Amino acid sequence: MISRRTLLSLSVLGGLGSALTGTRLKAAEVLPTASTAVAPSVPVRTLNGWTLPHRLHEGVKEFHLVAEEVDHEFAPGCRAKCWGYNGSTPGPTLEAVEGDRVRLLVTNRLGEPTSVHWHGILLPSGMDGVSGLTQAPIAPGETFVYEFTLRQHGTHLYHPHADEMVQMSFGMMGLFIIHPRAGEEQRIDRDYALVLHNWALHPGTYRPDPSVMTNFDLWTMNSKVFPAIEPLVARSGERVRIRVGNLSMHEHPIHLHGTQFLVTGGDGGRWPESQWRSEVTEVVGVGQTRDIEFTAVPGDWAFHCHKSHHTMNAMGHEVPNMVGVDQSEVGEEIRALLPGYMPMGREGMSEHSAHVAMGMMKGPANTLPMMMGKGPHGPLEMGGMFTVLKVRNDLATGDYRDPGWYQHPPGTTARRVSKDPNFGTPIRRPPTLA
Ligand SMILES: [Cu+2]
Repeated sequence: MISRRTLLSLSVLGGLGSALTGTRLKAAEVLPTASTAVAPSVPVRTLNGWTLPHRLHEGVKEFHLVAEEVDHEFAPGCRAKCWGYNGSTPGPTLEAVEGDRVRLLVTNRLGEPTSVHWHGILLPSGMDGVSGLTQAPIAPGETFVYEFTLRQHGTHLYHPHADEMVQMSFGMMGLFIIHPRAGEEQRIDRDYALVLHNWALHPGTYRPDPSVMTNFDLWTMNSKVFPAIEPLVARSGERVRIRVGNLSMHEHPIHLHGTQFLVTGGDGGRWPESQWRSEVTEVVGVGQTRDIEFTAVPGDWAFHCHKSHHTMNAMGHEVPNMVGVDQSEVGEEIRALLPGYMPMGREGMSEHSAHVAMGMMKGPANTLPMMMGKGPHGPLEMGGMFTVLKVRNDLATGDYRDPGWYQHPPGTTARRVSKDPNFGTPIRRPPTLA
């Protein structure tokens, strides 16, 4: 009796490839040589992305990447000419099993040379993809082939190592996931993967600016910003893994609400259980990957970078601080010069979100509001690296569809008890404290 899980594994870890080539594979050839006690890996779910099917040629798993310009949407209302692979940024996720022989064809359809570095993967030096150092650059129109045997497992990445600053700033990157040959002791029910990035897509423009070093406009998970990032979906009690890679210019403290997750691995593969750490925020450094795992508990739980500017969309960073400034008089004067000018920010920036919702804010073309997204209780006032983990009791195995908003059990939500600012008798800092 073949389970649905086994079928899913087969489809990504070999079956799909054999279907494409017409080569028939026995299950033993594509699945880890696992005892019944060891769970086979589930296919990885790349948020907003996809996994590149391979073709099997005499036991070698062949993947074909095409480096090219892509017309990419960060969220409805904001697109750009980006660079990626096979029509997307990030490029498709590559998935294979430890011990596999892989052949990676790379066709360059850009106007300049490129190469692909298999980030974190143990391989012969000449396959490492560093343009000029280990290989000639792949000129426009050319196709290069890389071939090696995977001798490890873990969450890895790929990206160019030629004009790297420009090519990565335009979105050329992807995930390379290698499953352990012997399966995993701890059964994983949902295996998510995403790569973090930053973009200098200045307001009103349509091409990322590669010269920017720190002051970015868009902070993305798999090249999407909230609210366009898909939710992470799970059934209560399922074991969930989220693999996070970072090819941006900043460190990102990735925070998950509602659970203490375990950090179980990363670039170095799955760590021994004695090294697992219980955390609620894990810093994913530049060029690093981290795997976090947890048992899903019901609810809608925020999952985001904890740098508050990284959960915003395009905004000026050198604007004067207007909090606490009464602009009512100066507003009139400015309106005479700039019709429609609206003084804002005296009480904070929350009203920006309300203005956006009311259609009062019209920013430059192709530019997302700084904060956006609407939940069942009002505006979320988020953007950038933010999405929601949605855990429900009644989901079918492998159902990744957005289940809508969480229906909280009666009596388990925060609620208003007063509208009087002088409500109650709060204990204040004693006046005797200097
Ligand atoms: Cu961040």
